[in-house]
Amino acid sequence: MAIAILIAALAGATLALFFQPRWWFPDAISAHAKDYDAQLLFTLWVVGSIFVLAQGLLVWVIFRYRDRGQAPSVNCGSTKLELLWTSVTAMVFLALAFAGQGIWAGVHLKNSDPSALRVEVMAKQFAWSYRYSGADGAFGRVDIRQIDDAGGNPFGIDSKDPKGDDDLTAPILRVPAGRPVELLLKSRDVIHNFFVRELRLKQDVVPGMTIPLHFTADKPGAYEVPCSELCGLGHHQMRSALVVMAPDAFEDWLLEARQKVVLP
Ligand SMILES: [Cu+2]
Repeated sequence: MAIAILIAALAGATLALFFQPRWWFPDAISAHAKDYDAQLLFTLWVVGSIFVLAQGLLVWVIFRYRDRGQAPSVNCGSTKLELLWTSVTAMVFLALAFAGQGIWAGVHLKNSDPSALRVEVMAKQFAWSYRYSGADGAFGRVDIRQIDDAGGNPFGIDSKDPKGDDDLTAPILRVPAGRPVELLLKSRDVIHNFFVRELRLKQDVVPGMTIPLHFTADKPGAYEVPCSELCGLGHHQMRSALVVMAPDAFEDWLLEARQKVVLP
């Protein structure tokens, strides 16, 4: 009886948490983030309804066939029924997985929009840096021998390549609202992870690879970018911010920041 009360209390608390709006996910600030949320909510409703129905049926069976002094009867089960509910369950799970897979593929397998703003992201123990190209739209060559964090050149922009003269490096990722953005994720040392809760995006950043990641944020605001892969003793300090700005404000910022670019 005590276990039944405990299970009922746990189920009640879970339901209460599900229906209250306060402790749920943070805002979803992109179309696919909203798709992910809708898919998760749909999955919760489907499996939650099946759970409630199955538990209700169990309660009914316990009550209906309780001991009333009748003679015991033997039931050897039904293979047909077993096959039926196992295959129905498998189909429900596969259908839900396929629906979710579509959203995932749209984020990770589809190419980004050709008009996307391209920003290079460099992860290192224990900081994030972002690089914007200059007005020429091209990133300058990099040379690892020229990496100089103290001198403001965490990417190692090659001073001999004129294309890199106007490249802008920043510690905070600023993007315009409503415009597609393509990040090119790189790491200088170990595996890190780029994570923005509000974008529902989480991507490993692997040394030796350039991993593209695209999104279109539609809600101006400041959002945390914590490193989400344990990457060393200072991992807990490795955080930066994503600032989504109104398009005009972003253009103003970019113009002003480009004017301040100092050659490494
Ligand atoms: Cu890290």
